[in-house]
Amino acid sequence: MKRRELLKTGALGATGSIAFGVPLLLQAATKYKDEYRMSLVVPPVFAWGKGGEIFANEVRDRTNGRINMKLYPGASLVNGRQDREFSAMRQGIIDVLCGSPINWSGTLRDCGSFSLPFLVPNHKAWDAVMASEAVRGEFFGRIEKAGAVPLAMGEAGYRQISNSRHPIITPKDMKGLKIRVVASPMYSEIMSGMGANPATMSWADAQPALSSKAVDGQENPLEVFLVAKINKLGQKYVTKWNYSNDPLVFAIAKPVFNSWSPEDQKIVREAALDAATEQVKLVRTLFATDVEAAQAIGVDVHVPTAGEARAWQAATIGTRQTWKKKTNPKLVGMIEQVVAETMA
Ligand code: X2X
Repeated sequence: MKRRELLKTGALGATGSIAFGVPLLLQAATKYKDEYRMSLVVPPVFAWGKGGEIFANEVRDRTNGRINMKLYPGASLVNGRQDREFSAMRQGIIDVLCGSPINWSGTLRDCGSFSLPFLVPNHKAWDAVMASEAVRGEFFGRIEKAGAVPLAMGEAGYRQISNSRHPIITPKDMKGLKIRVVASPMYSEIMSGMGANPATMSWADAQPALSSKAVDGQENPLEVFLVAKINKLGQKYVTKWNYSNDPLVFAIAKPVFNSWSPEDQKIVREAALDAATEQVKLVRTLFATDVEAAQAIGVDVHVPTAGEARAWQAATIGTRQTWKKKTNPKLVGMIEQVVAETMA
């Protein structure tokens, strides 16, 4: 009989815990649920969902099934409203988060900090930001205060723009394009600041909107574009401008985390770190080959020159300053400092 079953059936009794060398207090903390609900926006065919799947599998194995996380892709626990994930977690509807904080930024503004336009220019800088104790401490502190225990950060991936009309080379090419973005006022302002016409909607609604040409374009990691076959929805032009990235945050609702034994908390922490490492590897492998993969299926991919990249930065600097203030200026300042040190 497994330990959990022993506890459930009461086979351990009041003295059983002593025989096992486990203090009584701990015993009280081991009332586990049969299933812990993990919300995912995208399923495991995407690197992001895969990260969640790896996490759940590792946790199940390492706890001998004591902690069983079930995946709910398509943000189905919140009827597809991915921007509601964080508040649903606070309400007890979601136990485990494995998501892109940009989706949580309406609930917790600090969550928008990493995704400011052209904030972290490349993976070398991104890795330095992720490794910064100061950044992690400030960000995790905010999440913890808001009701979740953050465990690890993977990578959602650099977001690239696509559209059905024409190549996007300079900011003036954005003029008048109707671009789907997630329900984040910051992303809307980035788009409108460049003269485009943003439309906020969930990922579930984005695909029909692209297909019916209700919108001209969207922005997502190229890996997501490829796996979701967005090219088949008439999206012919991609610009790999790396304008925004996001960590993939693994976190547990605080009451849930606190209901686990210290041993299991440790196991879950380690599993999250390992899953995040694997997930980042996956994202990077795909990132390294995404231009060729998109070109091979007939997509017109433009990679900006250094001069063009400067023009994009100039076109978005105002929005970046505004949203530095509106998210978490201290955290953004820390990120900017790490980036500056890396680029020096
Ligand atoms: O909806 C999107 O664009 C997605 C899947 O990238 C996010 O959840 C941010």
